Amino acid sequence: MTRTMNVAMIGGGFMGKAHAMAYAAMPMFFWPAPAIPHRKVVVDVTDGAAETARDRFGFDEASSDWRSVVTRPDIDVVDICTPNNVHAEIAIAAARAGKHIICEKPLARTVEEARAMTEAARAAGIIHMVAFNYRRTPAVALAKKFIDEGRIGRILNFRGTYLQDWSADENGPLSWRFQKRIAGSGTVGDIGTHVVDLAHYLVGPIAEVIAMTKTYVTTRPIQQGGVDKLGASEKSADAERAPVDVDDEVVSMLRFGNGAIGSLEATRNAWGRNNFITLEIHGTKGSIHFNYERRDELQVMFADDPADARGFRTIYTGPAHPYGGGLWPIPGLGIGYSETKIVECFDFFTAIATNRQPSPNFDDGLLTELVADALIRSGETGAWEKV
Ligand code: SOE
Repeated sequence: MTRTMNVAMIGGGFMGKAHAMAYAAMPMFFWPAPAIPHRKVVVDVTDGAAETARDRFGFDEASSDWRSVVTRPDIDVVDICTPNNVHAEIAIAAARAGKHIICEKPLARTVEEARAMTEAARAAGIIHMVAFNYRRTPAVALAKKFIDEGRIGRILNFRGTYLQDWSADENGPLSWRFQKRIAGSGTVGDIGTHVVDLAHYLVGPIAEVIAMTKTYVTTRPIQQGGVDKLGASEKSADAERAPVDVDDEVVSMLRFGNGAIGSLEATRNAWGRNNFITLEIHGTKGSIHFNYERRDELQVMFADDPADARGFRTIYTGPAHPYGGGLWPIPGLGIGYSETKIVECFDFFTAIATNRQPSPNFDDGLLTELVADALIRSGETGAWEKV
């Protein structure tokens, strides 16, 4: 019989919704499932918020005290879906209690926090994962397969972007994402790290960066209430304003350890770009292009195609591709954000069931944090910074 594992999810906001949905749906897609995640307890900042999350997301219990929950003997997995400022404290406590951990990205606010989390996880011998979900898009996993098979040869360069506009309006509220004390950094940590994770996954470790960082929107209306609405509502030109002390834009050149070069751009100011994650990778034998806004598709060009047929071709991911056996039976039915989270959940519970660390785990999250730190340092010094 498939083993059931009790999950304590800390944080019942946007990410809590995504994770709770994945717990419910994962065994429906991937069967036999590596384990059945049981939504045991959800924790939020107040009893009321936790009870709402319990009822909405299908948990048995609600609590506003994560400390007592993460040490409970009946909890197998701790899932951290909170703002960044409490990732380290919760993860370290959960690791010491011997719980497997999945933590939302970025792993932490700083390298020091990420290192402490990684050391605690290693010492405890638990399974750990960072929720960089975009590498779980089947088209991205297919790109990885082509690269690993040598289909585009040796990688020469990587271009990665993550462009958004949910906060391009300067009258969008000052949520925690604009406060260094809570978020650690702005665009660099929130979305730039997704690109770093994809670059590490597809190309290899980044060794050195030179970056420009900017904060165009320097103040925002003080937000009423703590809920993160991602700027979508409560815009107000009249409200009292407070400073934004994190970046909202980063542009960087990259040097990879294996000799490849590349670029990374991430911005919160790109009107018209919603979740515009693009990757273009050129190798000695071909190229790969991906755009998350068309996430069913991978564009590939193989230089050894006959000269009269050379060009980018579009592959619609489906059953023949990574994770295809579990997802939908016909290409083009539609891969979404939910599917990336369902696949992430499948990989995490597979790692637990097989007692093998998944990727990205906390070690990978720490590496990404080191790159984020180098990007921020370089934004200040204007010099190449080693990772
Ligand atoms: C906001 O920029 C955000 O919610 C990120 O925090 C997520 O990681 C990204 O997937 C969607 O946008």
